[in-house]
Amino acid sequence: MPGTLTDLHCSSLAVSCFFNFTSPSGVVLSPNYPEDYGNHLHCVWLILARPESRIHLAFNDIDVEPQFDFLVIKDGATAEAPVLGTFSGNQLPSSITSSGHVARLEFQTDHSTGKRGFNITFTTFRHNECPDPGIPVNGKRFGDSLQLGSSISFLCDEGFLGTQGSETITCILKEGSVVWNSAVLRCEAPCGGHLTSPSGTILSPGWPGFYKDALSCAWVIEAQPGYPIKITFDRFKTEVNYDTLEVRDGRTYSAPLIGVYHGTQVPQFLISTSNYLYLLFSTDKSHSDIGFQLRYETITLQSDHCLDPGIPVNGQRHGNDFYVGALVTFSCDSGYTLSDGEPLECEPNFQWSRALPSCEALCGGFIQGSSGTILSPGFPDFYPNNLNCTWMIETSHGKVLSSALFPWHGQHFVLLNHLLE
Ligand SMILES: [Ca+2]
Ligand SMILES: [Ca+2]
Repeated sequence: MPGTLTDLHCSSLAVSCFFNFTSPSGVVLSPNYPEDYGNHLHCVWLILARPESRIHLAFNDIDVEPQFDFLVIKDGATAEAPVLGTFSGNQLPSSITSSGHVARLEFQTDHSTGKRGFNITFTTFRHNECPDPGIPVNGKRFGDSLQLGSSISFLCDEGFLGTQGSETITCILKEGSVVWNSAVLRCEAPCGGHLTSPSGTILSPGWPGFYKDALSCAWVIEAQPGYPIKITFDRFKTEVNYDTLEVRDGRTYSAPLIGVYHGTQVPQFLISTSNYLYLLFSTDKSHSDIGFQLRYETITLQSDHCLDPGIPVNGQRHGNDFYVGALVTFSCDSGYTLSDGEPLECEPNFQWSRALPSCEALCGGFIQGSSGTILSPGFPDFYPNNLNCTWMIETSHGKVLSSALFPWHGQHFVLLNHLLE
């Protein structure tokens, strides 16, 4: 890529920078991208395509201090050329196309606060063609011709929905210019939904990036009556205690709770007893993570026994007989508490009477016995900030009240023991 940034650090005030691009495609990056671009910048990039060509600019990333730093894209070589767009903030704009063979990018920053900047891919194309629309992130593309009159189709990958743009775009002549008749499909993992296909994928919104704060996303998976649903956790990582996925054995929030999952502690799979599963993903106002990728499928019951009910993470199952009337029970590793102590019974319809319970490291509790283990909440994940947990421990010698304060995310904690009378 032409241009260097060697002059940037030596000037005290208004830093000028000027770059020319003459290649048919390339990437325009803000100074130091993705590091802080700095203050007092006035940068100009000129993209000079062949005279019979036009220029297409696609934003890969933008993070510019809102209201104070600006990127302006102009439809020509000079500062007086018509403005195609002015950009500030971090909302990814749709792509931009020049009407002629020169585009001008101007980037101006004020005296304080730098951000990551921008990353823009440009391509050039002939006048009787539409610009290359690319391949949507999290999607596929069908068709290669960019000629006037041709169409290109898009399809989102499994688990993603088209939220903007069209599934098919056609290269048309509109008001004298050759343009796509619609925007390229944007594929995003939706926040909730009603899923009725026999199998599919559920992704946390923002996947494969981090999920957002303050989410409340509900999914209902519906199978044919009489068919239970199995969900398999392929990936799962959320902020311990604060960003939770609740799974309920039914179609609404009032259905029986199967488990509340957070951190990384999820079972390999879960099976509903009804033909519905209700999932609720809630996040608080800070700290996010990668989220989850779940697969769901309608399962066919066996005609002589129940299906393997699974094993809770950090726990064990007692009983390997899955025939009608069989009971299986569960226990947890030391320090974990079982969410539901009732046994599962294989019923005459070859379904278990209840869903698989979970084993959780709770914030506080009542423990009996001469020895035992106390785990910090969410163990083995980092525990969250500002917890104050109290465990009552009863031994044959008396009671001990044990309080643990967790002052720092994932760091040491304080155990305070008080011998009670
Ligand atoms: Ca600034
Ligand atoms: Ca959070």
